[in-house]
Amino acid sequence: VYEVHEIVVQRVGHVPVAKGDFTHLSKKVQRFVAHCVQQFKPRGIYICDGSQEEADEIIHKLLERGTLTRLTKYKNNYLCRTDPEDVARVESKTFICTQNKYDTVPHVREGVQGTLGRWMSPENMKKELDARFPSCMAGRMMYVIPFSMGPVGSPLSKIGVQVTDSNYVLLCMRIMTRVSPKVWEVLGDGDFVKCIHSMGCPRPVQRRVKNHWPCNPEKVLITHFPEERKIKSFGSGYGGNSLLGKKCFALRIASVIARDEGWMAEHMLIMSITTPKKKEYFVAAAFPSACGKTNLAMLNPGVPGYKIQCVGDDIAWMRFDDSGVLRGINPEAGFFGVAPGTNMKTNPNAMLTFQENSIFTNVAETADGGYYWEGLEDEVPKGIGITTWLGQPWHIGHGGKSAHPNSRFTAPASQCPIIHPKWEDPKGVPVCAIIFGGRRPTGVPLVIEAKSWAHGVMIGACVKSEATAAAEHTGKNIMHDPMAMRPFMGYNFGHYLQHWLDLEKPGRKMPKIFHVNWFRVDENGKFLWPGFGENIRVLDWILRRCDGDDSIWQDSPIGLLPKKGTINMSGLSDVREEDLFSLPTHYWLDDTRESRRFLEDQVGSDTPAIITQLLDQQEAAFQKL
Ligand code: GTP
Ligand code: SPV
Ligand code: MN
Repeated sequence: VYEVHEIVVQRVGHVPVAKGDFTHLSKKVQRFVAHCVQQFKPRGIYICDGSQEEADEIIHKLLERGTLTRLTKYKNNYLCRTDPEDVARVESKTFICTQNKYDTVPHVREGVQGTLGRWMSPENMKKELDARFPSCMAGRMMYVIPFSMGPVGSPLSKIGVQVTDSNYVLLCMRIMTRVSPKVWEVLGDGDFVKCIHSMGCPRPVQRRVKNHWPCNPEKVLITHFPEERKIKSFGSGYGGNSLLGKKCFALRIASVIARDEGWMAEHMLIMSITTPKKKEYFVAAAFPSACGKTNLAMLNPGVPGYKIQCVGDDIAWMRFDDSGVLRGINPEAGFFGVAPGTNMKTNPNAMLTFQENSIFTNVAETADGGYYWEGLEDEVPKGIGITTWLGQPWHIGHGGKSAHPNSRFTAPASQCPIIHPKWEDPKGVPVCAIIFGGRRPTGVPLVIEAKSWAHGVMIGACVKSEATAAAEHTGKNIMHDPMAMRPFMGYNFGHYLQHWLDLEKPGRKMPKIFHVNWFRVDENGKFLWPGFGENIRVLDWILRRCDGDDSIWQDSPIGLLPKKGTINMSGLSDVREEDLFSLPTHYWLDDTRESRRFLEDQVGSDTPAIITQLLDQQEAAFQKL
């Protein structure tokens, strides 16, 4: 006797639901998914639940296909080598679309190419999208990922739903955001940020697929519709282009929401420092990509007696509470960190975070199944065979680089040995200082304190840094990266500066603002400051200033500088304090004029008047010297 079990298959249109229950989704989500199915023509729909079984199933598939390699030296760690053309954010293909151009970009000087955001009209963008998205998922599974930025259910959190045809993206989203069926409950019938991602490589494939990483570098497009709270990303699987909860949502879309609702979405780490006197402080710091946020957030103090705990390493959402205190949360759930340079000396806490359940993208591999990159020379067995990120045999001492300079680890924040017990506190943590910084090889001292909130905003507006591998820029040129937000601004940068200025209100305890530079070099190009764990010495000075210690600063045209001898240098050999703090007049006259010129060119009439006035005052002060 044969029993026939009837298998009920849900369908959306004629496309089967491979996992999950479509009827349990809210009407708004159903409409969104149905629209995506109709347009992208996937072979199936997979509604994700964030469970371990789901991860196991996806990892199994990716191992079979060869997209992932198991790093056998650890538990549940994997290596992914992408198509070598898909290794970084693509700023030139990243757009924001609003009805009014000047909601997105400032009034730049005539004839000048704007660098603070790229705008396209929704009508023109529609043409671009229509040339890409129809049937873009043919022959592929469409994953539907419910995720929360911030703890699920917290009043400060926001919900997104991402569809993607990449299971690598699904795996990373599960680490970087909170993916769970609880998100559907919290969402109810509410609105969510619509996140659409496709590798842009439907079957049958048109282009030779490299490394089992189907993508479409010629047609990459990452586009945002802040008015509709929608993101569409095509052609790339690389972090900032494809993990849409991260830069696209938590910075570009969220900065627009924050402007409207009176809060801040910033490219900042949040960390806690407990001093030898057992007093705890929280600070936030904004450095451009690949300029040291992850390292500072997990700092291993070079001076005994301090305890550091990490709240977040890349993005901060902050708002003033009813008692006027600025409180911040980390909207992410994981770290997507730069691998090269990370080792047990520079960042042991990151190393300990990614010993399991992590994904390594475009790093090299040792013959004993471990990860490898520049900086691990002393931490692998001598003479061990290495395979580069491009799959070539290699050994230490061989020319060239083993790992891509923008290779990254993706690891759960909960595994960080110094994650702060309050890192998921829905109320957030109280922030007493905001620190800007960048890679400045010449002229810029180790630390500067702003003279006022507005002066701090001016300092933030003038942040510059040497280009890094985080995006497509090449060479060592110094680029403006105001507020470390240039690639991530969701709206007109002049309006953004005004929003910052407007945050200062009676009754609010405004954080003090600082600027740091770990990257000043001597005449031989050698760093003047040891950096990493020794940065605690600078933090200590900053915290004494937050406590109002008036005996440790001296005035200068660019802000308050430490009085000689007030930064603890004990135990450091050959730190040339004079060189670390010198303010070459010619350098600063040029720099001040160049910054003003940048704002005139790039922000034009949208520049708040106070910012230009403060720059004029700075120039006048140097002229008097
Ligand atoms: P994104 O993830 O791109 O936003 O980068 P990030 O700001 O988190 O930068 P990260 O901490 O990953 O550091 C990037 C690179 O700078 C790494 O190669 C580090 O080794 C190096 N670095 C970080 N801190 C210091 C420092 O204090 N001194 C020096 N010399 N290098 C540093
Ligand atoms: C950055 O570039 O600032 C990053 C990596 O944190 S990405 O997610 O690619 O933006
Ligand atoms: Mn970043």
